Amino acid sequence: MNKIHCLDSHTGGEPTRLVVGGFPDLGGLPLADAVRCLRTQHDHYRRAVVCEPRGSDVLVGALLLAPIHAQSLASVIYFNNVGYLGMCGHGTIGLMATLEHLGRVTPGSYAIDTPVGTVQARLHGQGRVSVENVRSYRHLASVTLNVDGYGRVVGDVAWGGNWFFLLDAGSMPLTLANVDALTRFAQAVRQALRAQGVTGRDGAEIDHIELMGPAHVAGHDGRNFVLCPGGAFDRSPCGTGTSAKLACLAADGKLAKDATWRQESVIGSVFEARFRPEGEQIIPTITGQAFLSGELTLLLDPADPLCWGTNIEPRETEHPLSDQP
Ligand code: PYC
Repeated sequence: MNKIHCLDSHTGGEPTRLVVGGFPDLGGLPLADAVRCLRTQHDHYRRAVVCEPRGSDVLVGALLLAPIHAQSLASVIYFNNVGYLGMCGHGTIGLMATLEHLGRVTPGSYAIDTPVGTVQARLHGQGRVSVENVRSYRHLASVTLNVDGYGRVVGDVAWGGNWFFLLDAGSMPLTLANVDALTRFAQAVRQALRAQGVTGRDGAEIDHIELMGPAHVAGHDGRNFVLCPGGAFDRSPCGTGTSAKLACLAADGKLAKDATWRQESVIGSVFEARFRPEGEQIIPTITGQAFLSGELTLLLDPADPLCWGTNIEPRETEHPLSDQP
């Protein structure tokens, strides 16, 4: 029986399952090639880890690999119920908290290689981590979409390690009681992006939708609802989504460099964020805390007809990870 060794954590309620052993050897391939190899040859391992019956639509997997760059601590490939992510902010906080739990790191700053670039993760201790993300930028401003059943909406396209369409939630409350309606709306927005051919750079699929509204707590700056590629919503404020938001705020001159932006998620968890300019783009830093929730060995029984995950159709189909600047 094959075994996959994992550690579970959550960052602001959003779970990360870090795979530390039991995956096929990817032979130190460059990360874009490693993702391609996983997708084309070993995708059943992704499904076994994050899909039912062992996982759920909400779970983000993180495959821990040897570093690509000599000065880095490790590499990581993030994945979910429908495919592979470019970067993951809550996941990188979870990764560092898990390595701290394992005694592999002490407070300090570490480079982590991801398929879309190297990020810098500063462990403060007790699972609190600041992630200096990849360069982020607004790609398109004030895009008008006709959304089936909802009418005209206007939003921005931005890169924060994944592609986001960001728009105001308007009169829709960003509350847990309203997540079904928010999900339906965000899915309709994503369909409209596809139907109207609105993409990220080089035709990249915009697979995350971020609805923005006012914060619920005094001293915080905004609240969001983020629809992830596989149909679940992010329980955390979404590190890459917060990076995309900062890129839009910076482009509009609405947030000064090094000023703190406190971003609430739809469940009320909070990331602190700030940026420094890098030419026309920004380098965002996202701070949050992760907690360990499990040390587990997944059993892959060849006699189990659902060994590699159930064949429940994902709610949205995956589109290939594009090569990013
Ligand atoms: O925190 O960047 C993030 C993220 C992406 C998808 C889910 N969480």
